[in-house]
Amino acid sequence: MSLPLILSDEVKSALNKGAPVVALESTIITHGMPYPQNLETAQAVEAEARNSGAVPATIAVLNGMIHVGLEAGQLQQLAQTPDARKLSRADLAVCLAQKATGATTVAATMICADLAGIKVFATGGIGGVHRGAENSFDISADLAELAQTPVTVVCAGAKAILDIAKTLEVLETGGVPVITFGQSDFPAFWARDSGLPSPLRMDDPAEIALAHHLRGALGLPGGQLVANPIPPIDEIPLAQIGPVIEQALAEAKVQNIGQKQVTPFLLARIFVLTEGRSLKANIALVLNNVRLGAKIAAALTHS
Ligand code: PSU
Ligand code: MN
Repeated sequence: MSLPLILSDEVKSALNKGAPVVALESTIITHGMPYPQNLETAQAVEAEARNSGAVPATIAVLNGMIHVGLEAGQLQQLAQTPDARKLSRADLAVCLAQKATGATTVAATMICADLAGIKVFATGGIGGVHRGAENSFDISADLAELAQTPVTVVCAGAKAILDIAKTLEVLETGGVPVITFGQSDFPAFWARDSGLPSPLRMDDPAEIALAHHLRGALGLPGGQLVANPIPPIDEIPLAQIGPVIEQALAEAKVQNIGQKQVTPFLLARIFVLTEGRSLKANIALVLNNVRLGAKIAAALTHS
């Protein structure tokens, strides 16, 4: 059976030449930011990848086909499809079978990037262990994906909407290297420090690329999680964002938000409660992650 997988011409030619390619997810577009900032951000992120010497490969499912690399019109259309499905490992094949349209989460983007032969993926935040998971059992499928699919994911750490300590524990159990870039504390998305030490630290993109290759050579399944702290000028310290997160979490509880809706609900509420400041920081950190992703992708093609 042939895979319903379409690589854009630009991505195909970059991969054939062995040129650096950075995968990008689409759930951040449909479920992570409001229109039109979602489209503007997606376009700016692609431009930043190119400026940094890598070909961007935004991944999404359009009418039952996995697209790796979207044309400008496809990106525009997806940004205005708020009812696109939110696809993780569990729903990818069903979406294809039903010829539906969906955005890929970190987990689904890793699966599709790996199918296309892309080794690096840059995004904002990953899913993780939600607070209260001891009762709700809400643990993102992103964590299990990192443990089994060989893609290096660059993020800005984990949001404090999650239980960051438990998220690090689950990653450790899954054998996922959690590497903070350039500092010893694990970052918390809007904030540079989560207050928790990072399990690993690396300061050189070439070494991160080498570690990616060595995991493969050792026969270890899974990828690497690279946590890249938000630039200092864009940071919202935990003391400021903390109370907003608490309020959003309390509202989610009262409204009985569950399953896939939890993360999008919290992101949307935090956006409103910070009057857009959270979004500005979010955009800055994604751009920062794409720059690092491009460096790792370039080093991967040499090492
Ligand atoms: N965290 C963010 N922004 C996001 C997401 C997470 O700060 O856009 C998205 C990513 O696509 C991630 C997904 O893979 O939410 C996780 O959803 P869940 O917690 O339902 O697994
Ligand atoms: Mn969940």
